[in-house]
Amino acid sequence: MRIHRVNGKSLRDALERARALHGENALVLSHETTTFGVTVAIADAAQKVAFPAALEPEPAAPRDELARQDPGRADVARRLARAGASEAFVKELVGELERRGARGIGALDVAAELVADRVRLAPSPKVGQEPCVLAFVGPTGVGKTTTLAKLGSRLVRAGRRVALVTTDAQRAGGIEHLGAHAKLLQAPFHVARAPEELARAVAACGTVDAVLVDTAGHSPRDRELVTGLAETLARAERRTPLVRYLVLSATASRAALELAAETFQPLTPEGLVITKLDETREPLGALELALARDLPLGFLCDGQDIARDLHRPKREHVADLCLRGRLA
Ligand SMILES: Nc1nc2c(ncn2[C@@H]2O[C@H](COP(=O)(O)OP(=O)(O)OP(=O)(O)O)[C@@H](O)[C@H]2O)c(=O)[nH]1
Ligand SMILES: [Mg+2]
Repeated sequence: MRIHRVNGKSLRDALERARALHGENALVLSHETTTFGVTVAIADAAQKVAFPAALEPEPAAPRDELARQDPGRADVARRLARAGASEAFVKELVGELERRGARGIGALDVAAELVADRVRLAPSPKVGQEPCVLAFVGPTGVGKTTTLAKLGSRLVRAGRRVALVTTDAQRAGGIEHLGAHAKLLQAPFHVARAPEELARAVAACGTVDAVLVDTAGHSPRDRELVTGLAETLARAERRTPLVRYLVLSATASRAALELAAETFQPLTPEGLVITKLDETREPLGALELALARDLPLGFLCDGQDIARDLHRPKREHVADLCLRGRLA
């Protein structure tokens, strides 16, 4: 009979290691606590490594199992979960890594490629090619006006002429909010107070490189208001094409994101804007929504700074959000 000594951080750890190293049939002779943990003495014999009842190990969690198979893939799974991925998303992506034989330190790079390949990126707005009219719609307080102001600021800094239009005329402060941004940008500003006025307000902007249209935020539970907004935009669209961006906050719950996407679907958004990425470490809820609904990403926003915190999404951004939980 050969005797082996196996160390562990705790008795459970030492027993698990003993079982892994010497099989189920090894015999535990003794254990002692040392300054480094616990040491068990094991003999090769036809007897199972006996766990005291209280220490009987729980079945290995899927991620522990994964770690045993390959630490690189386990690291990817951990990162995705930390960034708020659903179990199904983690499972699918890790399965794909396995199928491709990606392991060890290489698994992270392959995962970055895979997630970047999955999310569609919206084409750049055709600024300067008349008519370029971009409308921002979405739930209340998600950052529609701020995103529009950021885009306006970027275009003006690039030497483009922009005009701003708002349909947010009923709510106190709606007009003033966008009006203040128009003033800062020294851009023409028009208000559409009624559905039939939007086309006229856009036409009144004259020859500019882009007209940016702000809309009032609506509760995703108020389908009537959203239908009204859809009609307003459709009416204007009879005279001039509109590109619609659905703006959603990365801080919203999956249920809230899903409800908003569902309610705003009649507006047929061409792109998704994800805001407030700086306020969460779990952006995958919003990204998975983009995937599930095949909504291309239009813009990403990660802060309140008008001159800085707007990004045209790139593949690397998607990889960073999925595997680091933030834009780099
Ligand atoms: N941290 C952070 N705050 C943001 C971001 N985008 C917008 N905000 C803030 O969110 C708040 C609401 O922004 P608004 O632009 O007024 O949102 P809105 O969708 O136009 O709101 P309503 O018109 O009331 O529906 C403001 O305090 C913005 O500064 C972002 O990317 N990150
Ligand atoms: Mg607003």
